[in-house]
Amino acid sequence: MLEKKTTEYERAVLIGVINKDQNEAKVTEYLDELEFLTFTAGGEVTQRFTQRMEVPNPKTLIGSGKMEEVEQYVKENDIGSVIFDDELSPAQQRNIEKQLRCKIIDRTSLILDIFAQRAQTSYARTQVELAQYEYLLPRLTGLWTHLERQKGGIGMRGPGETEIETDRRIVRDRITLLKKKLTKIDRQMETQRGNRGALVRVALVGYTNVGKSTLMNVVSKSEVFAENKLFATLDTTVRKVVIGNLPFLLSDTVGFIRKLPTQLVESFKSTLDEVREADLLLHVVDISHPQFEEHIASVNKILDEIKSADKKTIMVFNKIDQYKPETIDEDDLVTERTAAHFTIEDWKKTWFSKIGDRALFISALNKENLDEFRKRVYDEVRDIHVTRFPYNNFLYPEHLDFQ
Ligand SMILES: Nc1nc2c(ncn2[C@@H]2O[C@H](COP(=O)(O)OP(=O)(O)OP(=O)(O)O)[C@@H](O)[C@H]2O)c(=O)[nH]1
Ligand SMILES: [Mg+2]
Repeated sequence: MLEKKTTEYERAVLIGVINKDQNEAKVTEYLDELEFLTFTAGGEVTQRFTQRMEVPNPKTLIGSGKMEEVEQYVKENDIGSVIFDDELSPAQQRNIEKQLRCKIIDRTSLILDIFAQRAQTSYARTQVELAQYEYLLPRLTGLWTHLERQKGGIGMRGPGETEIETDRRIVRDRITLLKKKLTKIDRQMETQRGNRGALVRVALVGYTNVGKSTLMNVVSKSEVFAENKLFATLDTTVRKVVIGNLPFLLSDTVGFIRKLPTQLVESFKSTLDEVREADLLLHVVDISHPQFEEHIASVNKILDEIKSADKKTIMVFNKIDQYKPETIDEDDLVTERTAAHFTIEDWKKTWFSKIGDRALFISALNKENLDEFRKRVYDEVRDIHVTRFPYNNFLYPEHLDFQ
């Protein structure tokens, strides 16, 4: 998966904690994702450390013995960043930094970093900057203690405190300014959305890297940036699409991820409005990913947070070309058959019985089953159209050529 290894990549180690909420297998999955995030941010993971512990160490999250092990490794292997899957408190971050003497990053700050790197437009940059300052503000206290120790405490407390207060004020002022700027842009965007007229609005949603932009491109013949890294898309693209003479708007937006930092959900309000105001959601899923069911749950959680969980939704299971079930030997009577052994046909049965024809199985890359996709979307959009304009005389074609 992480094929590229060049010297420009910063060397990093990952740290995960095994406890009653997350067993070893889960932590491995989480660290796989964290490694992909690290790769997206420009890092190369050279080692993973995990520790089994029921109660996290309040000082350094992991235990002191494990910390020494990591310290040794960091020293000997020219490590630039130590990345934790779990969120660190400001104090933990400070303590760990002091001991390891390299950059200490948690999942939230890693995601924020990728967003910052990826933001193309001034609008996306403003949203990310706001989220970063919101993340930084409670952590400024930590910097102060750090400063105090460096400067030797006595006599420095006054100026130190002033310094941190000044820093805080600067950050708060910046937050206020960014919020104002965003409110202004939000209003402009709202007007823009209002000007789009009464067309039915369809939004692509889903976990990051599932193929939303690829699908957008094949359906609308546009060229939205798609690549095999996380968060390729940050801005929303809206395209007018016509299927069987019926025009509607299709939007492609930022992908979701497990534990998407709340600061980001809040500051990406306007980007997510596109989802909130959509008439129909196309929830795209990468069925070839071993954790796709968890991805669905994470996406549904975020949809719930932005009050869009009850929207009309079609589940679009993508990447069927890449799906490979685990196989069991006929003679193997021990291995239990699990969801990992399901064929695409099994998955179809499961989902059709759950949500009927609101489930679709496609490959956006190989253009498999796209006719069926177009037909389903057409039917849904037409239904919405008919309800909205009961008296219009639009002629819905009986027989469609979806090519
Ligand atoms: N094998 C296979 N790969 C696909 C398919 N659809 C998309 N991909 C690949 O999956 C990767 C991610 O695709 P994108 O379209 O960028 O995914 P996205 O959901 O827009 O991702 P973000 O914008 O990062 O949230 C790219 O490398 C695509 O080429 C598919 O049907 N089959
Ligand atoms: Mg995309």
